Amino acid sequence: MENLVVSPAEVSAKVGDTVEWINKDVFVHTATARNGDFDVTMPAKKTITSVLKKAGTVEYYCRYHPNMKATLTIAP
Ligand SMILES: [Cu+2]
Repeated sequence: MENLVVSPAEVSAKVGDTVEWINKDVFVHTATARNGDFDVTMPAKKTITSVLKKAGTVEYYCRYHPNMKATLTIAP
């Protein structure tokens, strides 16, 4: 996440993969799944990792900047 944009906007992964959420901005961002599968908070200028636990196509957004959105496709 940089300059209030999520990049890349579409990513494929699989269950068990570790995602590195990189926030290059000076604001806090979140990666909040619309279906509730995950909700990661990224402090400013920090990298957070999380492990994908569930398959599916998940749309997510930032709770603080709802225009920031992307899709993560998670294979079983
Ligand atoms: Cu944000």
